[in-house]
Amino acid sequence: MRFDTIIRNGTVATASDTFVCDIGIRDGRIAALSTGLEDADEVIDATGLFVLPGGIDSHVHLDQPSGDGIVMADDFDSGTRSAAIGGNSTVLAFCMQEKGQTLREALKVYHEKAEGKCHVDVAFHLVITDPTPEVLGQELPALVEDGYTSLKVFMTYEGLRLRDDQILDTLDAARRTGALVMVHCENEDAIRYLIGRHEEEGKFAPKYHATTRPIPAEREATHRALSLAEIVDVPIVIVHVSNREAMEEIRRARQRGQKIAGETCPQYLMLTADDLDRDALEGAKYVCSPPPRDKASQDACWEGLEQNVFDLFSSDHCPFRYEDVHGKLNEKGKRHFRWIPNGIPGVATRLPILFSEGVMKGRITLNQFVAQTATNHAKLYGLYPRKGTICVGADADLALWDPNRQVTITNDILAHGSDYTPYEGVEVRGWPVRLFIRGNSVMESGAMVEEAPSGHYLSRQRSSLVSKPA
Ligand code: DUC
Ligand code: ZN
Ligand code: ZN
Repeated sequence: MRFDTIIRNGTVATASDTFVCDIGIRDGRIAALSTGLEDADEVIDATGLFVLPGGIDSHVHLDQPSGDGIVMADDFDSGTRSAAIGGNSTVLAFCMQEKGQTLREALKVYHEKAEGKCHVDVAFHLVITDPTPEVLGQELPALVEDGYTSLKVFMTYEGLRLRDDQILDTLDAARRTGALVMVHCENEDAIRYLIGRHEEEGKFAPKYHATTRPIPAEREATHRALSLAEIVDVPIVIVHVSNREAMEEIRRARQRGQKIAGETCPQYLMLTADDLDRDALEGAKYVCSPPPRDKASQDACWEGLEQNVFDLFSSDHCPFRYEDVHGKLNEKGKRHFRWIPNGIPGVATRLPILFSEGVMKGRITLNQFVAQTATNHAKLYGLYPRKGTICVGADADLALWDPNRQVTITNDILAHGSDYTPYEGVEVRGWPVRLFIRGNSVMESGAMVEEAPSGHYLSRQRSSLVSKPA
């Protein structure tokens, strides 16, 4: 067979195996895995490199409205470019329903935002903020059939949060339709109470973002979300887990027999609440929710990855500029932590951080890395086996990694719209040096090489966690 491209002699890793072989690519798909492949338009020597499935980042915020004068630092152009620079071939972004808006209207807005701008393949999770009987009973079933098979609900943030009865209704709709529900677990009432107390005491600095969103607020909401899912008998994903207590809730629910998934993120391995207490207002750069905790929590999150309590390692990329009146240092945010927009950039740094700190330091295996950064995302969000693995017939989404490339992370190499990275100066070993998406070379040595943005929208199957409704 003649191939378009052969990637020769790389060390190929999947979620289960590691082996040296050639990969033959034809018409955007993997057509052969073998040794001694010949006959191609282009042959790439990958000797000494790892050939991994392109990263799938299933938790990315792009071009979302973020309240009064606040502007997210990445649209679909810059955000997906940054994703590619960091070795990702697919991102799952959020489509946020405004109150009173139908889900179809929201999707139209986000498809327009993304159209023609994406440098990697993209799919959407729905965010349900207004779970009316029409939304849950009529729109959602049709949208799940149309390939929008996951949704997120919030237990915090005024304007976004759902009450328990609304969460139950949403979970029940998910059970009936076969959608997978992601839950942001923090107790809004407890946070409001603590913000009130902080205000009485004149505590307004960025570091108080962390003390008003303490571990019990996350633990309680995690327990409640899991209990509600148990009552409804539906799988859920607990996203962005920051600490041991929330993680142990996941472990216990699994032991009870619940079908659930857990996610953690780089910020919970690399940052602590002390970062929010940096000089002057610099702490604003690290404000995200749930907030980073302490060293023991970092260790717990590592344990959760090592022991596969967490299925997913995602960025929760939610970027704002720092020195910008439309970003972290907006007028109100400078005076009170509660107006600092929540979120940090991280779509480009997710994979190098886990590769370096996890694989190279022996905390997780290369196969776990592939599972937690690509394969499990594809399975849980209905893209497998087209995405997330290396097998004949799959899309040729391949990242070539140089395990010996040492890089000092600096903001200028990440190609995102934010004016900072929380990981400035962090040294990593291992870097994605080339990326193919559907067989096209899109990134080489840290630069985009595609002629034009060529990312596709991906319609999805139901999650591997969900049993198909009757
Ligand atoms: N939740 C997220 O999932 N991302 C950023 C901010 C937030 O609160
Ligand atoms: Zn969230
Ligand atoms: Zn998020």
